Amino acid sequence: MSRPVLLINPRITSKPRFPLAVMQLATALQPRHEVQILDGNVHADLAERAAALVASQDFAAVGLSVMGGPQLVSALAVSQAIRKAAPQLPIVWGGYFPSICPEAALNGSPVDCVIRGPGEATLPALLQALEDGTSLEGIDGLSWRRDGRVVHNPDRAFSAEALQQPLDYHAVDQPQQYLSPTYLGRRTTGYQAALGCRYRCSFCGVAAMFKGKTALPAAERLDRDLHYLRSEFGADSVQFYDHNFFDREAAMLPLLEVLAHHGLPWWCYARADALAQLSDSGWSLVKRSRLRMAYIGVETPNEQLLREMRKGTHADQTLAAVEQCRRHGVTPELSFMLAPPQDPEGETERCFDFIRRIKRLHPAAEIMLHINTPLPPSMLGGRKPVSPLQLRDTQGRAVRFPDSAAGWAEPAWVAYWCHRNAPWVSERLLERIRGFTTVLGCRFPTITDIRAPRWQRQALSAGAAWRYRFQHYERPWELQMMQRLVRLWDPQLAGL
Ligand code: B12
Ligand code: SF4
Repeated sequence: MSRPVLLINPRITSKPRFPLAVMQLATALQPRHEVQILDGNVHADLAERAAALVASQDFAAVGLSVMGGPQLVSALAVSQAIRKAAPQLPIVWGGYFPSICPEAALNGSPVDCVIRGPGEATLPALLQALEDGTSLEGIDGLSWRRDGRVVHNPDRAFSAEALQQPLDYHAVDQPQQYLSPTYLGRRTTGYQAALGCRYRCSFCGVAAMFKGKTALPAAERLDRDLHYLRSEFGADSVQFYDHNFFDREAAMLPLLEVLAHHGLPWWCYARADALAQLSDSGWSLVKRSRLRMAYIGVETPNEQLLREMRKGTHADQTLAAVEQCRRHGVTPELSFMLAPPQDPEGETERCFDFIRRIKRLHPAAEIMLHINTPLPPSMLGGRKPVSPLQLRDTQGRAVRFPDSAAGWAEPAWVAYWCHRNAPWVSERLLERIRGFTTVLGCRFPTITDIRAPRWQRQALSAGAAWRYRFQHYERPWELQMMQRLVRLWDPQLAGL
């Protein structure tokens, strides 16, 4: 057995769910290394805990999982505390932020190496090289510093190996704490069935992580895992973390049969084209399986923009999917990207009109509003920038993305990563979007909030009715006051 490894999921939310990234890595490491996991969503004093742990034990390395946004801020603070407590201990980052911005992740930060893409094969290879004292050059998927300069090794080829390993749910402390009440059930679990996504939408971090590759699990694996989650932890509902649950219909049918057999209410990410094209027998299976909600990236009704993003879906498919969902008792959760740099004001209004059209078709459809924030051009040598646009701010100046992790942890760039603001969005437009969000959210309160009593939702909805009807979104101060009393859960920030 080699020295132990510490894996950390930095804080992102106060509602913990299974930190699958570090759990999956623990499974990959466990034959050789004992693994300890620290979860910042459970421990508010993560930096102090991590520092105390690394000062008292001899770890081979510490690995942190880092999404852009609030988790990056937390990851930086923890990494700094670890570096101070154990200056020689190698610090490794993996996850979406370092995969998309490897150069920035290493620039001026206390991070020694970053692993791009899935880490199940790269992390053990790195630990082996560190233990043997051999060169890091041959390790695909690794970015590191040689003589102070950042070196990016070639990408690692996609592998479906992770689907062969059963996940060790007891790698985390008190696994029961990760199942919580949601509107799906009393003990909802997070679960990922398939790996990757076969599409390459140009704005999407998933495309940067998997580069258009996907692998579906065997139906037996899904069946075995659902049995286990039910019997071991009392799971009564599932939130599927799959990037895109509905792949090709023929491949999906055995998985849907398994879900229909278990009959647990479930939630997933899906695409409008897949749902619109699903056969009648497919839909009746979906209904039997108790799919409750499907998160669909609509992005925009503008066909030209959809083409530019390589989305591969069309506005009429969105409408068809919404209609199918309505007929089969599924709530579509539709995500829009407002204010694209091409025409922030005009495109935002076009999205508002389309949303009103959808609400007429299926009033219970949930709407998620994001600002369109293209991925930063990849800083890897030789790769084409993800966005061909020359982005400009409201003053016409060229937008410069941060070149360090500390820069990306600035509030304005955290907001950018979370799709809450962008340099080309004027204060006036942001106000209009906030106004629309408030009026829409009050007129149609989210069904994912399980705490607010029905009368409170009805009061909100009645209060917003005239504004919604007359499209009067400006300064909805009376609704904002009501919202202070009725604080609805925000699935956009905190998940279900
Ligand atoms: C659950 C979840 C959350 C949870 C928190 C999860 C947690 N860590 O505690 C919540 C709901 C809080 C959340 C929030 C956000 N999320 Co989120 N989330 C997910 C979700 C659905 C599942 C994550 C997961 O468990 N995946 C399964 C594991 C096994 O995969 P993985 O995390 O990618 O890990 C692998 C690799 O990345 C790598 N790796 C990861 N960590 C490490 C660490 C080391 C050391 C190494 C070597 C490798 C490594 O190896 C792992 C194994 O292969 C994903 C979608 C998805 N399927 O991944 C989105 C996703 C990660 N989220 C995303 C985003 C953008 C966010 C937000 C920042 C913004 C938003 N509006 O959604 C917010 C932040 C909101 C806020 N608080 O302000 C994006 C990331 C893409 C991007 N451009 O960055 C995703 C991909 C969704 C999407 N399709 O857009 N999220
Ligand atoms: S289909 Fe969804 S997950 Fe896949 S690349 Fe496009 S936006 Fe990303």
